[in-house]
Amino acid sequence: MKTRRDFFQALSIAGGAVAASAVTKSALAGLPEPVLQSSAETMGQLFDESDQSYNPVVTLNGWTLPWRMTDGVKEFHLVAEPVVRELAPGMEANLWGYNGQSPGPTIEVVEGDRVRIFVTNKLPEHTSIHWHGQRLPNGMDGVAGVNQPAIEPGKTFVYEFDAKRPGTFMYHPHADEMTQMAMGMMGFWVTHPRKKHEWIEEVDRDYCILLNAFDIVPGAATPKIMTMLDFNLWAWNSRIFPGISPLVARKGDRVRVRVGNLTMTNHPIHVHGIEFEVTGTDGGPTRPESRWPEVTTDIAVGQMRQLEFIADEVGDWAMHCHKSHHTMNAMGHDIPTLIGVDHRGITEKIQKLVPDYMVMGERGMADMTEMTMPIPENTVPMMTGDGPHGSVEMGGMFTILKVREDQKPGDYSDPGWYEHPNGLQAYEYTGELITPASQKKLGLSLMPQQSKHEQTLKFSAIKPNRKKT
Ligand SMILES: [Cu+2]
Repeated sequence: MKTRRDFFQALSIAGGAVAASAVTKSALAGLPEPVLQSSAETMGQLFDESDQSYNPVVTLNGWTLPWRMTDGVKEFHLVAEPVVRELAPGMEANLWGYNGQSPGPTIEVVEGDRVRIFVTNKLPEHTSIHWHGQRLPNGMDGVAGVNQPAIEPGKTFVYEFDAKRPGTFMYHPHADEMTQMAMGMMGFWVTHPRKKHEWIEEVDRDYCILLNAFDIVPGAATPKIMTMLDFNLWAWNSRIFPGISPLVARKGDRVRVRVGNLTMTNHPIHVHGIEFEVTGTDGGPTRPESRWPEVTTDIAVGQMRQLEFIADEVGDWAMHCHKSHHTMNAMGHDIPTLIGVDHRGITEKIQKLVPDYMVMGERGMADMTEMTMPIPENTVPMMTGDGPHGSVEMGGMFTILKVREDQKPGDYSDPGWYEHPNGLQAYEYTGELITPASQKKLGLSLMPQQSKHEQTLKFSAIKPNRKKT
């Protein structure tokens, strides 16, 4: 279990330097010491010892930003800066983010809190922060040029407002957005209700996932910023499978998953094994009579959704974006379809010139897992991940919801793989096989069948610049 103490130890902070009552040199100077994080581990909950009214959130592969209390105001310090983020073991990316990470740390407050955020710009260009979804004074909304001048490199701006409504929010730059969001500048914000809210349930586990995307050429480390739609790395909290932590729950837990989308396309998020309801959107909690059960919900660009369910089925349940290209990594793009193409003889000839040459896709793309071909440095295979029964053949926006009878409350550690009770797992049929009558005829299948008969293919051709013959 991650405690507040573990958290600060994980951050390598001298004891109490950022605790609520701490007074440091920089505090006396007026600016809270920035707290930095370099690990891509899931950092667990950040408890507020003075406020037990809420159960803190957990940001997958992320962390919650500690604050300082100054005259009743919660003070945070965000530092916009270049960072190196491990997207998955074996791949690091040169991104821009906040306080050592992309995405930036989650800001977690309570309805009615007075919040003051210092934003220091250590980027090579100007920036600003927009507090996506918040009710606030117009001058705090962060649109550079409209609500404020941009924050020039080396400058610090101060945003201050009341966290007026409970809900799920995001933050991101509103200055050179195309570049700065393509580089990973974004973060999560959660405002808990001050007291019991009739439309907001108390939950046992509360997860935050920010959907983001990058376009990084295999072998490179810096995203292409001009890409509009054809991204090749689909990430949750700037992590790609198999680098995304599992969501864990104890059987019977009420689980909330807050998802925000700052990619350039929509993502139908699908959870196996349970049905959930969307209990909140960008605009706040939904009315209970407006909810319906789903197993997939589409999250459009700029939207936030809160998925809630009772984790009442034990097991390892896949949870992923249902666009199948979003559950694979960069190597899979720009490859022609070769299913059914006969390469016999070609491979050996090419391998005399290019020893590592492999035919890809002749039988499908499952050969594209890590064991079969060399890949460039700093690249994760297109489809990968070792499960207890073989390769998972996934990438990108994929993780696992692990529900266990004995997962301790507050324990977010990975319980390992689920062991299926006897008789409750799919198994191989070993009886006699029969060939369906329809497959005995020729010509019904796209793929040529193993057959003694030669097939004659008829086609007509149109020659360029000639009339049809
Ligand atoms: Cu998707």
